[in-house]
Amino acid sequence: SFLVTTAIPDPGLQLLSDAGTVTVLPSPPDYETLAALCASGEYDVVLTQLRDVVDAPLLGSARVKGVSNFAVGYNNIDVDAATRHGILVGNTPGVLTDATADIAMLLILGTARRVVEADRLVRDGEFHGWEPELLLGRDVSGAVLGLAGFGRIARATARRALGFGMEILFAPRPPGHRLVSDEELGEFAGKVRQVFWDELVERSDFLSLHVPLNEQTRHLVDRAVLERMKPDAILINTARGPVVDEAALVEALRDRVIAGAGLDVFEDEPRLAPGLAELPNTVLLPHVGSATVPVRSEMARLSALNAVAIAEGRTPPHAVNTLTGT
Ligand code: 8YV
Repeated sequence: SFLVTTAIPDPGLQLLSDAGTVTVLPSPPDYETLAALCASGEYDVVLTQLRDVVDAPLLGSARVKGVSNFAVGYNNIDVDAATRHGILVGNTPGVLTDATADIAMLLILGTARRVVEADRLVRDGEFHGWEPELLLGRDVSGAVLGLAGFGRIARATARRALGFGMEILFAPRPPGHRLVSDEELGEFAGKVRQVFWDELVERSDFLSLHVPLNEQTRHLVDRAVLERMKPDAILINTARGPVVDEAALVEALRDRVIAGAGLDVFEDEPRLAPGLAELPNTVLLPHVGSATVPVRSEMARLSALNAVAIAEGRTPPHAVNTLTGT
């Protein structure tokens, strides 16, 4: 039987109900409610989303076989604790790569060409006719795009940015600096350049974050990093909010330490750091990287397939951990 914390689109619920009984909670549960439900012994698998905190104490008392996250990111789940307790974890990689890269590109273009300011000006009745210097932005072509991380979404963003004539640098998974071999670069060999994190920070006109959130990447972009960026640089975040020290970002934007930011994620969603919403040089989106109808359906399908496999004692198609030897 399956516990679904937040209703997922079809075909997810259908796949689950074909395989067992399904309980969909009417609203996202608070921590205590989720912990109690997981400990009740009534459910084989719990389907979670990024707002569900599945930490070590919850997993310690849980009597479930698995946690299937309706997301590619799984920073809301303590995977090591899950493994220790013999609980499988699944996620939904691949299906949201292009949609999220589209949002990264949208934020690059939107910040470069000041789309929010422009839209507001028109709606406010402030468009009084064409002017030679109205809302001048900057060119994306020829600009340096720095990618922090070089996984699926970073590569899909690189593919788009190459089409826009950008010069592309990347640093693999800072601050680990595991170098990517020419062979691993595949289609990007000769088209993108690998640099160390410091050079990425210092040379990027647009610095776009594509790293998972974990203890190594929390506040990866802090005040010191912001100060090393170019004064006309723009920060793009479609990954996870806490990768950026948001209070430091607000100060940096206010003091013109950097020129702008395009953010789809925030440090303490749905709250924004004080002052962020008032800054004109930002484009702010409500975590919609994967928000298209087909992508959310595919995410639902994958998370249901993971859940059903776990419930039936099979290996989930997209497992984050393995229990071999535990
Ligand atoms: C989800 C995401 O919408 O997949 C992820 O990691 O951030 C988004 O696609 C969100 O996490 C829902 O759980």
